[in-house]
Amino acid sequence: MVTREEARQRVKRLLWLGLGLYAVYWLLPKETYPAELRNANFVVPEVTYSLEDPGEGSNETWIEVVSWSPRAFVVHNWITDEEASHIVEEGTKTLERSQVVDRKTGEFKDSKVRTSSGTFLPRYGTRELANLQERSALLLGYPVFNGEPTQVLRYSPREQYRPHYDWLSYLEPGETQRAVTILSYLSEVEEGGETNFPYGKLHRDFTEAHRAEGRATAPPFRETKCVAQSAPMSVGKTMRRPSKWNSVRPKKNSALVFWDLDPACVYKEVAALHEGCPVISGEKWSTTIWSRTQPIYVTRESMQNYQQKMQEFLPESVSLGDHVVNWGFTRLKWFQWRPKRY
Ligand SMILES: O=C(O)CCC(=O)C(=O)O
Repeated sequence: MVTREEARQRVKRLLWLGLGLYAVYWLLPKETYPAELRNANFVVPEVTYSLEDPGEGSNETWIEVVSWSPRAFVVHNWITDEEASHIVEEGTKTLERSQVVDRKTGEFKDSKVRTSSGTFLPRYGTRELANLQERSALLLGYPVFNGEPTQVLRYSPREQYRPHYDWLSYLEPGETQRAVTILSYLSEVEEGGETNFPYGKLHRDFTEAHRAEGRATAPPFRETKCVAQSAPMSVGKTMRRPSKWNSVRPKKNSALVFWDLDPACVYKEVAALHEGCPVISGEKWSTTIWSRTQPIYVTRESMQNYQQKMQEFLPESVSLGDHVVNWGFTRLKWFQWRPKRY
């Protein structure tokens, strides 16, 4: 027979135990990346890129600042001719009319805003695609699993993508936001097809360096109602007038990298509004990898697929070890990100 006093003691002990367990739970890190995800870039060795133009004819990879608002850079000689041809060839197999995401439902739909053709290729579908994902992750310092499947786009004359943001208005519960866009140009475009940041503020060095290209800073808007007709917008503390002069001219094998969110990945970067200007003549091919703020599509199957592909693509001298194999799935439980506001 338990006395009243004993029962009180038991309840008290239970309460303390509960409090202790909660304190331990509270102390556990909940939002950090498991180290295995952060370090899971295997295929390409880490590289440093020059910030100096190595000069005409060089195929050295180097980075040029386009603007600090939005944060945008051109990575010159980012991909090779072979990679560009491979991606175009793979993309051509499943190309269809591009669509946009419905803000309310998250469903894809046709729209006049976007008239190109496009497709998505699996992240680690081929050696070249996997390599591009790995390189992109290394460039950004993000885990490779943050990268979305690779998008391929083709613009024929008069086709365009009107001003838009890349961050997603509709997020599934638990889904994380796009942080960075890596847009690689796969072809030279005879005329038109610039990527324009209507509310951007291009770095003077960039505009000076590209003045000679003429249209690099002044795209022809002959065939479009351009955003220059819209209202001024406040960016930070200043009001900016939309401009069609903030353009980057597509250059084959280079990538335009820009941030869709602020440095802390909390706020949307309003100056990241951008448009693919209409192609006037020729054809424009591009490929895009969006990197999210957290890994996406991480399931047991996708991890196994990644591991299999990496083993297939890795040179024999490099050992994958059990880096990914032993990655306890239980860790994923601690990897439940809280929904965030963007
Ligand atoms: O093609 C371009 O220059 C822009 C493409 C783009 O904005 C996108 O794919 O989100």
